[in-house]
Amino acid sequence: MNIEKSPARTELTTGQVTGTDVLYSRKTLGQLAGVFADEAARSAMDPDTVVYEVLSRQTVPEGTPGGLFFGTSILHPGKVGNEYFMTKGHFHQRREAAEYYWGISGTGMLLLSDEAGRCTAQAVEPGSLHYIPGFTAHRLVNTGAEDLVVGACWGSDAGHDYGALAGEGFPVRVVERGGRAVCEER
Ligand code: PAN
Ligand code: ZN
Repeated sequence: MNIEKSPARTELTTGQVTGTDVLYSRKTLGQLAGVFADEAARSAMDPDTVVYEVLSRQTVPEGTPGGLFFGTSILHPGKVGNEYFMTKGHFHQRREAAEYYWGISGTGMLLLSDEAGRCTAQAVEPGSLHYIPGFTAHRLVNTGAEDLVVGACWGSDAGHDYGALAGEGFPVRVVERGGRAVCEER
């Protein structure tokens, strides 16, 4: 039997994903209206500023039961007002679907919020491993001066529900106060 070369790669130090079935997406400040607390500060910034990029390997169609997706999120450093750059954040559409995140490089926080709005924050750093249980919204925040690079693995039928957070959003925000990152509750 032939031993095949693996059809894709992930670089362990950079999180780069290459090979077959790799998708790329990005979010700019212009696409993140209503996500940051200081909307005036956001709209005064260049709307083309890239806040984060996601590389993912999706070998089965979205929605396929039982499959897995693999991805790397690259969250650039920056702030809107005093609030650090962060992902939109979401619940999974299939609420019970869990996910793994792990830190590759940079430093930041993973915010987790259950359906009752009870929130916890975990420090993200190279090698940190984060189990995101079902029924839990998740958001990454880059509190450092370099890119925050985070790996992820989630179910191909998990789906993303951004709408549930669109109103009040996460119950905590991560802001800079006196040169350090603090979590402030609403
Ligand atoms: C991640 C996220 C990624 C971007 O792959 O989708 O970090 O964040 P938003 O989706 O909140 O914009 C994941 O959690 N997938 O399920
Ligand atoms: Zn997710």
